Amino acid sequence: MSSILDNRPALAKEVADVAEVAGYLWQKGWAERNGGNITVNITDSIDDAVRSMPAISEPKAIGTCLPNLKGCYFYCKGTNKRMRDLARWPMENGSVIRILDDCEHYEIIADSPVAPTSELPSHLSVHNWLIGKGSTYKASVHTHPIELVAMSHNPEFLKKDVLTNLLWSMIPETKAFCPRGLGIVPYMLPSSVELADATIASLADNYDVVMWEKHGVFAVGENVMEAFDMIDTLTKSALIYIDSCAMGFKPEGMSQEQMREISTVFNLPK
Ligand code: 2HA
Ligand code: ZN
Repeated sequence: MSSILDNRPALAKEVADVAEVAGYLWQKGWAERNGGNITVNITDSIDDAVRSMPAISEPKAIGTCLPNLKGCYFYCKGTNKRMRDLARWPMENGSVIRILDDCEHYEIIADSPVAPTSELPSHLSVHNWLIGKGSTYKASVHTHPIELVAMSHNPEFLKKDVLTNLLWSMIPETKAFCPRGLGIVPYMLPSSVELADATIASLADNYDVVMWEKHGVFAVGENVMEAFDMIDTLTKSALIYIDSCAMGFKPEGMSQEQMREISTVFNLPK
């Protein structure tokens, strides 16, 4: 069977990167069953032949109007599809969609009519917001990292930047590679418009990764690898904290002075 990826190396690389990350999410135990979703704005890799490809689905309502997405293309994980399957067969467990000119509907164009993720409204709202603020970020990743979700069950950790500072202080890399920290979004119904709006509000508060309380995290980045790396780095810190507690002591953490030094040397935003 022919694929939209045939003879399109840039597009094939984008999708291969999503598949690689999907495999990591499964291996890490962050993607039980159909848990998590990934969307990537692939508009820059789209040529005229793709632009004239016919739809293979009816136009479907996004549920909201997203004016900055007019004519954009996305690779989206499929709803009810498993990350572990997507890792091996990305075009059977995800699809390419086109946003229609009314900015309220999309259609699937390739390879087969796999319906996109249940979190599509929140993912697309975030992409619309990113474009609106002139961001070059193209990827968003939602997953269920065990240790970070566990930490979100402690109300103390949900106060603004308590977890950011604790995770930054476990190992210098965390502040260097996740320099905006971890935003917190209180528990809300999965897939809801309220959750999408609260996620954007937290990203707008200058975070690249936000915690959905008692559910998971949502990360944005230049590409899918970068979004994954930030979640992975924060999780590494969470594991160091938890291992210390398991050994019977609260980890001391790097000092505020040591963390300021990291910011100066790495020229970090916070
Ligand atoms: O797609 O993780 O939050 C499955 C989910 C929804
Ligand atoms: Zn989820």
